[in-house]
Amino acid sequence: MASEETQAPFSAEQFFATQPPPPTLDEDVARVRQFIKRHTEANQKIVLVTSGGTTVPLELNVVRFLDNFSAGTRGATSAEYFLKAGYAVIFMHRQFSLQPFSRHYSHSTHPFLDFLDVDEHEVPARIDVKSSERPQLLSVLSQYKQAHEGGTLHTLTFVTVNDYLWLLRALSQELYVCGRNVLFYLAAAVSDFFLPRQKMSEHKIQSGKGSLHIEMDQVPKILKPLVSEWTREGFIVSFKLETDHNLLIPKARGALARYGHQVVIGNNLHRRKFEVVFVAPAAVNSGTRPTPGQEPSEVDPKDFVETWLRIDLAKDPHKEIEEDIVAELVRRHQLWASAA
Ligand code: 9Z3
Repeated sequence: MASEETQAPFSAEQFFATQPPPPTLDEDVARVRQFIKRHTEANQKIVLVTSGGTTVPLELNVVRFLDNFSAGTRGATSAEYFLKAGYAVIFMHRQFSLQPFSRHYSHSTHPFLDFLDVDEHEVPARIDVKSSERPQLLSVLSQYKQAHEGGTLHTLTFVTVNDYLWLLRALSQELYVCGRNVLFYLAAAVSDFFLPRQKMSEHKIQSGKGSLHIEMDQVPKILKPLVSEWTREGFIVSFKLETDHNLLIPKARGALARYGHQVVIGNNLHRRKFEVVFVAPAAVNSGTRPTPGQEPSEVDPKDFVETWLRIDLAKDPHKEIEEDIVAELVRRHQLWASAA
């Protein structure tokens, strides 16, 4: 597997100069441009939500790939709360991962065939929604219709880490015109390693040679150009996923010091449904971004503020932590937008 010490990471420029864009990029961008135009003219705040995990294909004719863990729950759920808060939402998600509204009827947790009743005494047979399912369906359906009829939700998909990086760059460049009215909510689980196209085998890797050794390159640290070039005024929230609890805060502080954005939300894989930590540089409260470029070894804990957010699922099993995450971000984004 990848040897981190021997391989210099690709810079973002090298990445985009050598890796091909997804074939639908131009059409995707043209549609997003219309959406952004409509909502900026209406002076509406926009959020870009990224959601789901990226893949790293191992072959050009893909049979095998590496995947990053994410069902898309965080992103899809948050998108609904952003819509409720009055945002126009660009939902950029991994194909087939959970989506706002339809997530309530996921085939694995709540398959739609299970909430229908059939009356076979009638001809033709009558299909009804079970009465126990009606209140939730009515509520989800009315929010879904409101988003679709109001044109406040725009959805687009990625599969590979390459698609993700190209799309994120293109969308953030389009969102430049929004100034401080845009929030980036980067909840997608993005691979740290990838196989450049030039190193990929064309056909399915054969098993005849025994064990498989693949050397991967490091994915460029995309937050750097995102923060310092593509969107200078946007409010940027990234997520940090760890399984070692002790790394959560140091890693989040390190990312903020290095890239100079506004918030890192740290979450532990096993506690993510009921506990997250907001880590922010103290300076953001004054409406300015901190100077980026510090290495984690230079980080002074006093320069950061941590706020834990917890919910009690034993008391309220239907509560979704995304409701509180989004409420807090809407508040912080408002401060940021009005500090301009
Ligand atoms: C997250 O940490 C998300 O909260 C989860 C959500 C992926 C845990 P689910 O979709 O899970 O609800 O099942 N996303 C960011 C993960 C990530 O790749 N972060 C990078 C890192 O930790 C930085 S961008 O290094």
